Amino acid sequence: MKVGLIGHRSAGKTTVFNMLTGLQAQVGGYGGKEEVHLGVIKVPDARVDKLSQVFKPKKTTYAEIRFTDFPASQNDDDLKGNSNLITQMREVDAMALVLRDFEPDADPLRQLNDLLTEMILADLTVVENRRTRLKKEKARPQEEALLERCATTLENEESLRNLEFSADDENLLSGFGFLSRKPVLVLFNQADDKAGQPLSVAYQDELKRRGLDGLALAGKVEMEVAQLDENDREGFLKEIGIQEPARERFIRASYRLLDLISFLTTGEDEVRAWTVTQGTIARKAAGKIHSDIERGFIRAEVIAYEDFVVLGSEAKCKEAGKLRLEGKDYIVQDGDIIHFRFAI
Ligand SMILES: Nc1nc2c(ncn2[C@@H]2O[C@H](COP(=O)(O)OP(=O)(O)OP(=O)(O)O)[C@@H](O)[C@H]2O)c(=O)[nH]1
Ligand SMILES: [Mg+2]
Repeated sequence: MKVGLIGHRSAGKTTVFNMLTGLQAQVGGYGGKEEVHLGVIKVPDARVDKLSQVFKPKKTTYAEIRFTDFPASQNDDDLKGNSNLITQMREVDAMALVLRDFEPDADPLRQLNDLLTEMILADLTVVENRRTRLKKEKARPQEEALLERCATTLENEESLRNLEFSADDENLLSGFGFLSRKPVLVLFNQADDKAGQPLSVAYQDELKRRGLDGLALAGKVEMEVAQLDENDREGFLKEIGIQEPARERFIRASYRLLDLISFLTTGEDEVRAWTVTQGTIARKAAGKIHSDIERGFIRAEVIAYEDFVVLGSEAKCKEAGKLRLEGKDYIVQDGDIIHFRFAI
């Protein structure tokens, strides 16, 4: 999964990036260097830990989230001014909007409105360009009608996220990478003395009104926590009154937001978590591992993680009738331990 960190200049994007990844990218501005930071984190998963203890594999692989820390665009608060950045933003699965909220007069809700509006305008430009081209071709009435509907919404300064689309329309839209359709997690980057506090009611109300999900975090101190030695972390968190690091809350919120679940594969070589969206069928899930397994899919042998933990081994699960044989259309569940059978 790819997540982009987006926000105004000095909102704390790089600080949050460091907090999430434990890396030490330079905060306090690029000094003219408009570069993108990339980082990867492993998604902590107690199930993977447990299975790894049981199977003692050569390799243990957690699910991953890839972060891109975008620079603020050249024209300061204006996304439209930087088409290269927008092209990269179209490639992320979800966006974390970082709002500066560590000063009394920061006005994060205005920043939120600005960012959403900028994305709407960027999408409107794409829609209008495409419509102009289609008008000349006069060959794709369905796409024309669809884009007209999108244009109307965008012109009203509303995000495409708020619209429902048929499966056909989804197909037509998928290539555009519209920013205002991407799932958004709003991060209120607050001052150190607010560490550990929940989102204020006013912010919650505003997010609800917009149909968005959000978190409050104290980016700067949480960044310092993330950069600490693992052994020192827990004590420090207690000291400043943080029950759960924002990183963990962020990961959970992202999974919820994107409707993600993990299935697991086990063996002597590797124990691994794989991330798919809720509702993914077994054959598609197999394709996550390798396209050959998807193509040559025969069946999936499935044990629920909970059963495995209780019974302790695959053999015991089989004996107890807890190993299920599932076909290609089986809908994969969170925590399924799967062996795919395939032929090529
Ligand atoms: N007090 C406080 N300061 C913060 C916090 N987050 C960021 N800062 C400070 O704000 C400044 C900008 O932080 P960055 O993380 O570099 O912000 P950015 O959004 O990456 O900035 P650009 O990449 O230049 O757009 C730095 O001096 C940070 O130390 C915070 O939560 N609390
Ligand atoms: Mg930065």
